[in-house]
Amino acid sequence: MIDTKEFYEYLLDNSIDFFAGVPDSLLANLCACIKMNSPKEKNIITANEGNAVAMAAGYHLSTGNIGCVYMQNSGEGNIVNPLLSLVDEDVYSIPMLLIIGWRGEPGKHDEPQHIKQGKVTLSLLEAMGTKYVVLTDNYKAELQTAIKYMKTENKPYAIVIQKGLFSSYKIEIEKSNYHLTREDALKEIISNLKDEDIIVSTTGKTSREIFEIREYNKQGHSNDFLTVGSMGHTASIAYGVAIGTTKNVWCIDGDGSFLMHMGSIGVIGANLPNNFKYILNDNNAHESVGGQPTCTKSLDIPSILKACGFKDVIVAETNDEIKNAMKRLSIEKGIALVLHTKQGSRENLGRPTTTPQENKLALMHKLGVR
Ligand SMILES: Cc1ncc(C[n+]2csc(CCOP(=O)(O)OP(=O)(O)O)c2C)c(N)n1
Repeated sequence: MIDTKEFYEYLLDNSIDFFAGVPDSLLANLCACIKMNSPKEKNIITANEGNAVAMAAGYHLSTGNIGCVYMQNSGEGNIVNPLLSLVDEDVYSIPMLLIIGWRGEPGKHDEPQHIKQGKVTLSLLEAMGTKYVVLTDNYKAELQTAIKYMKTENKPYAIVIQKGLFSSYKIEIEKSNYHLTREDALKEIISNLKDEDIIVSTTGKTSREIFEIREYNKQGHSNDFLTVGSMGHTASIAYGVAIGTTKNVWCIDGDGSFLMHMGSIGVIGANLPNNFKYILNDNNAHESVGGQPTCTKSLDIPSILKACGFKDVIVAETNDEIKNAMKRLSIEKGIALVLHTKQGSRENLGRPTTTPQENKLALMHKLGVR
């Protein structure tokens, strides 16, 4: 195991002092350490991983220094374009250190959405010509090799992180004034749905909690599409479902997911179907992966949604406010609901016990697809 603070300080000693990325549960301790010790402008939690690569590239342009990008391997897809068309030696040739959490590592148990990504994590790097090392306790020597390579070749270098490599490091989570947890809010939402209503829910604990609430209510899971991977695409999936059915489709998004591909909301807003019902749970955090903040505290989310085509946006913080808002959303077109919830989830929160394909088939059956 690597002492997280020592690792971070070793990066600083080697002039790697600008960090950007999207947090990852496997890198939660490292992300917490970077967050707690870096000046605000030197650690940017980006909307998606591609943005982080671009920021690290920009930082190199103005300082000559090597920037550091942290990310889960799920974000490899998001970095392909800037790595190949900006950073690559055939284009601008820009060095940067990529720290990649290896979910779904072959031979280790993980959730379905991580299996394929875990299998191809290293081969994707190879296909892009990105040199890498799977980091070990001998990290100082491994980092020296990486730094020498980045400096002499002007190319990126990835260090791939296996589960449990970093020692525990606690993040201080800013207390909010909100009372409902996400799970309480989801219970309220579900209790106000009609039997035929469909849910498309976002990546992380939202979908896990919905699964457990449905189990508890003995309602089955056939009305729900639980987006286990594919972060940031929930609203687009829900849009696709909504245009193929007359049932109300309730998209339950998270602020991190919303930000990741925010442009999609503008496109959806410009083409709003009557039955597309958008609920954004804004807890100002990537709660599912350790509580790292998102930037939504400094954004006016209702105004953004209005500018994207929603004619009204209701903000709810209590059970009654959710109930009243849902009454309006269910009958009126183009109203969005923004929830303010506090951070936190149950220690014993489970994971879906049905497979993604069982989930898909049950939903399609419900929607009348034979
Ligand atoms: C492309 C990609 N990057 C990172 C992750 C890791 N990840 C899973 S859930 C999550 C946080 C989601 O935050 P938000 O949408 O705000 O929901 P919350 O967890 O706060 O309920 C992250 C970063 C991922 N699954 N996919």
